[in-house]
Amino acid sequence: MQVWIVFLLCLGGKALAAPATEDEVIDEVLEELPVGSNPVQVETGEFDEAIEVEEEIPSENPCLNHHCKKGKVCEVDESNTPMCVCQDPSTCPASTAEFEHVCGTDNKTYDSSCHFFATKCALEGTKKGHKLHLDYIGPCKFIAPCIDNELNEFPLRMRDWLKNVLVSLYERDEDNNMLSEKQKLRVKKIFENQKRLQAGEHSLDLLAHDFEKNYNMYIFPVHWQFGQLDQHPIDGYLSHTELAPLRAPLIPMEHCTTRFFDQCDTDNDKYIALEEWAGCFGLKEQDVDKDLVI
Ligand SMILES: *[C@@H]1O[C@H](CO)[C@@H](O)[C@H](O)[C@H]1NC(C)=O
Ligand SMILES: [Ca+2]
Ligand SMILES: [Ca+2]
Repeated sequence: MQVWIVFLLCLGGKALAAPATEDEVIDEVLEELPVGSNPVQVETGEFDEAIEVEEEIPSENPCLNHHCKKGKVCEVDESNTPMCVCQDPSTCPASTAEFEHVCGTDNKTYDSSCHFFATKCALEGTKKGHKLHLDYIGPCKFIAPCIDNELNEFPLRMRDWLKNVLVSLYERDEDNNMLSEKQKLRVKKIFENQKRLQAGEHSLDLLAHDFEKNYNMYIFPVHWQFGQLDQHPIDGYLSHTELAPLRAPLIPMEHCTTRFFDQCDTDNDKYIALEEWAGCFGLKEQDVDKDLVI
């Protein structure tokens, strides 16, 4: 039941602007992110755990098998029934390194994601709590506005990066089956084509040229990434929450991240549909193919 998403973030260092967010479950995803290194490996798993799950295994402590979402802890009431209550932020382990800090959409730095979610939980039901989301990994910082020119460069690098992520997955994927056989076949082609453009720093001109020349090579990686993110639920749309595993570690490094994903949502319904996603990455409409996502 585990879906592992491994992102290798190899984008050049730049950062970004402040967004407005919505969903709730972002939390679970972000908690799973080991951060602070570049390349960053992001593992997202067990979204099922976002929901409070009660298992029917009898045990002394009813809380043992009672899972609470981030920001909550299990307590038993008078009748020994487990329930989830907001965690007191002061019970969160103190962070030991700066990269454990997170920045909220209130532009406040929280000591750790535990502190963030505990704080958010305490605000549950209030307007402030509804608006508060984890924005990005690391302490809040000044994020330069993304200017039009830079925004245009962003998909060039992002596309190249997606392709490289897939190729490195393919190279490592001997027995852990992160890619299906069908996917492997597709990536194999890209892999063999890699000789044309090795992973690494490339000038934007080169990336633009390669996209034109080897356009077909980019179709699958763009679809694949969409499928990795579109999991909760799998419906052909990315919510803010679903986008979080990609977005949150990226924002401090790429200051056009927020603007890029905002403008992807061309119909402004707060969801990025596959067509919108593909369009953002420069794929032609006729190349959008739902079957490539699965
Ligand atoms: C957010 O906080 C950082 C660090 O305190 C500050 O440099 C930055 O200007 C703030 N950003 C906004 C949008 O207020
Ligand atoms: Ca979805
Ligand atoms: Ca949309």
